[in-house]
Amino acid sequence: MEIYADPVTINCRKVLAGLQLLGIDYSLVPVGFFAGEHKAEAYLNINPNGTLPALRDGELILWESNAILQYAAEKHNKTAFYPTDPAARADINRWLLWESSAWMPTCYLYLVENCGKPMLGEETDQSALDNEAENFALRAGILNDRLASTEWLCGDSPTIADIAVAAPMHLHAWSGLPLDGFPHLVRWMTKNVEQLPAWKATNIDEGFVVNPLT
Ligand SMILES: N[C@@H](CCC(=O)N[C@@H](CS)C(=O)NCC(=O)O)C(=O)O
Repeated sequence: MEIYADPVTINCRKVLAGLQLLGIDYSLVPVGFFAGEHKAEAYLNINPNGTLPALRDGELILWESNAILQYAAEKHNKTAFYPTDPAARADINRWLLWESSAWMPTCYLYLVENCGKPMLGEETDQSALDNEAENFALRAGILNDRLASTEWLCGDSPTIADIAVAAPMHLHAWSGLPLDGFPHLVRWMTKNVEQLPAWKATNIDEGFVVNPLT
């Protein structure tokens, strides 16, 4: 299994941490995000979207980070992390879809404004952050409510949903995610997800250099 990725990005870290949680071996094919290698023809032949990550497994080429985690877990029968019971699986699938459509976009705005722009010497747009605050609070509140009654997002042990939903928060201190008032979400992120060996092994530190792969 080959993973085309730059570990600094949210969705790449998601897949690398997820595969480590699942205990599945992979080889990393580095594609430099800040060097723009994901827009070069060689990579566009793998993923015409020009986004990271992508997987190659024999004849199969697959993009969409959550689809990669679902495929890997299913192929290797990792039912502890992606149960086959229809209701349990539907619950996980729901969080994967929600992450991609609702959670990632709101977290991403903070990453761009508070990390990406300063790194590139651009000014943070405070009005963009102010305008997003209500939407972020709505989504964070949904997670906080859920995590008030469960240890992990989908029960008593981690699943691929935890990794997927944590990924957009991976640099939460640096990106300044406004997490005050969401104690269950903070507890889950700092005491659960961030303590997983798979998460620690894929850690990206604050202030990484702009072009880490070259
Ligand atoms: N829904 C896709 C999103 C992929 C995505 O947007 N990846 C980012 C890195 S986290 C990227 O490559 N962005 C480059 C671009 O949008 O041009 C997934 O989950 O794989």
